[in-house]
Amino acid sequence: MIATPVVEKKRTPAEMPANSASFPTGAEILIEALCFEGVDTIFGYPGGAVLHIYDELWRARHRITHYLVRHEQGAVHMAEGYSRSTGRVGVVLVTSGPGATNAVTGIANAYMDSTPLVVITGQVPKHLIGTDAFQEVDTVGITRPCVKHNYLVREPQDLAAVVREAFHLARSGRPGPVVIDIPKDVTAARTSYSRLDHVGFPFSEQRQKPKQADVVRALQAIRNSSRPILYVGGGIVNSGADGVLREFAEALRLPVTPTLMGLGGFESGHPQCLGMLGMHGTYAANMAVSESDLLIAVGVRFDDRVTGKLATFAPQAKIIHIDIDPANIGKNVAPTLSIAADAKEVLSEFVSLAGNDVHEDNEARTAWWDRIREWQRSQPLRFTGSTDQIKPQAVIRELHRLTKGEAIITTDVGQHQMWVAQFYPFTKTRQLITSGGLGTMGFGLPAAVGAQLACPNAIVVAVVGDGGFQMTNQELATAVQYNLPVKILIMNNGYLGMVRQWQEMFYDRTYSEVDISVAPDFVKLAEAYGAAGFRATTPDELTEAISAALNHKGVAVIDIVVSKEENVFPIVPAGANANDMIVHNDGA
Ligand SMILES: Cc1ncc(C[n+]2csc(CCOP(=O)(O)OP(=O)(O)O)c2C)c(N)n1
Repeated sequence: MIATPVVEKKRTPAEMPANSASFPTGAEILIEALCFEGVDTIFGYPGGAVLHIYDELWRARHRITHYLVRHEQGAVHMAEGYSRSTGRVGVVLVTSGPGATNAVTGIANAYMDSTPLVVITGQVPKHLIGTDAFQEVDTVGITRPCVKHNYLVREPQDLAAVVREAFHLARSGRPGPVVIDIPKDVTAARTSYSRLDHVGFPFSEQRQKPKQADVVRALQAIRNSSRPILYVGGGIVNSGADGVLREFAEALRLPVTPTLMGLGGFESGHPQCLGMLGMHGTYAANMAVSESDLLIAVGVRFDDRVTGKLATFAPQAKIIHIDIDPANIGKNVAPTLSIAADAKEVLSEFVSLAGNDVHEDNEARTAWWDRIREWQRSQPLRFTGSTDQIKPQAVIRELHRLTKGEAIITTDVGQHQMWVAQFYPFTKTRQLITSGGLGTMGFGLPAAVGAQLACPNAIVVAVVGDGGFQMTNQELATAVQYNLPVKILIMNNGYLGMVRQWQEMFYDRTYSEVDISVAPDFVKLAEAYGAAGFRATTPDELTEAISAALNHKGVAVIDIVVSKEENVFPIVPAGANANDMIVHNDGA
């Protein structure tokens, strides 16, 4: 339940505190309110409706750095990269009309991937709202289904409270984006204004504690199960539960399978990690879920790319679902037992209740691990190598080797994204920043820019498709302008690869509108933006091209011409289940 913002009581000049300088404008209040929240970074793009705010932002430039992007979608993805690499709230400022609509893809992306953002949009002056005024859109209406909350601020004296509430909502519970739409006249109007820390705040932290009885029952079910598996997602990352997840999994010797959003939440090289599950998950992970008698789902939402056909998903399993968002529980799969609470708190309770005496070495568990090891042995992730063509999987392995497994990797959406998930073993949370829920091509480059800004000492590599790169490549200019030395690795197969794969496998190889071989020369494009460009077209050029880019001090693009018709395996066809998994195109 979202409370209405608390509106400051209007004061007459006589009531103003003696040291109050004057009557500030809405724009001034907004900037003060952002500073009060600790904001020092904004990604944005100006326009008529936000001119007063930009004017004020200029005066505040020593407190808040504004990063001028080249497209509003880029601003939101940058804020997402900034937020997901740190856990902080990302902030965006765009103008009304097309500024707001260009931002919608990013807002929806952040909503699906539970990323905390505050997006400030300009609006036409109040008296023009509803008149089809120049650059008017109903931003609140358009964004309603893809935000945690949104506001149309009608009075400048509401701004301080709205900003406080927006930041609270963005980061609390299941995080997500909040939009604040501000008419131009509200940013210009003056009002009485008290200090921000006097702003009333209606929230007490209403974190729901896990019920002890539920925790005990869940633990009992885990102890009694013969074939348990932990299925963990982005909730582990958001709640910072990776440490306690490891303790818990090790104490009870549970196999663990992360979702795409959960990669890094449980170390990939850990002997209990089975790798990702779902459509392009490992054979062992999908078989283990399919044969399990208890699925312990933590911080996940039973996405269709994970479950396939719901009716046959984990058919023998009881399900324990732990999620901070009660709306996620029972949405797709009815659990046997659910706990609507923070993943870290629940797992901590498990660990403290489990004590030290629960190494589950009984016969059934040993047999379960034996089966899992057999699945892993018989069907590992693999690909057929080549001496004359660069294999995309080999590119990711080489990138992993050359970055010592320590890079922050962002991706677009498509085949390259799945190969990153399969062949770059992530060991830390916040190391993979990808568009999981919305599946937004063009996410990788701007997300990398935001992550590089937040983590200046990290190696940040955007692994992108030649299709996705062409959706947001103008943000190379932003990276160059602010000297953010991101590396962009283009997996260039001349196709909209993932769509081509589906057409090959499920539409009798009818390649309908997927050939994008007419493309710019990506090396020249990089150079035109003031970045460096490198290329590899044969396997013997691969190492040199990636190393040269990694060693380059500034922004660098690596155009890697890969085998054109490589497919991602395993694949569980849409709407099927683990038993229908196609493991490899060698027929195995
Ligand atoms: C904005 C957007 N439009 C369309 C799609 C549908 N789609 C999913 S993957 C894909 C192909 C991506 O091609 P490319 O970027 O070259 O990456 P590849 O699959 O070849 O690695 C498309 C068109 C999408 N995910 N996002």
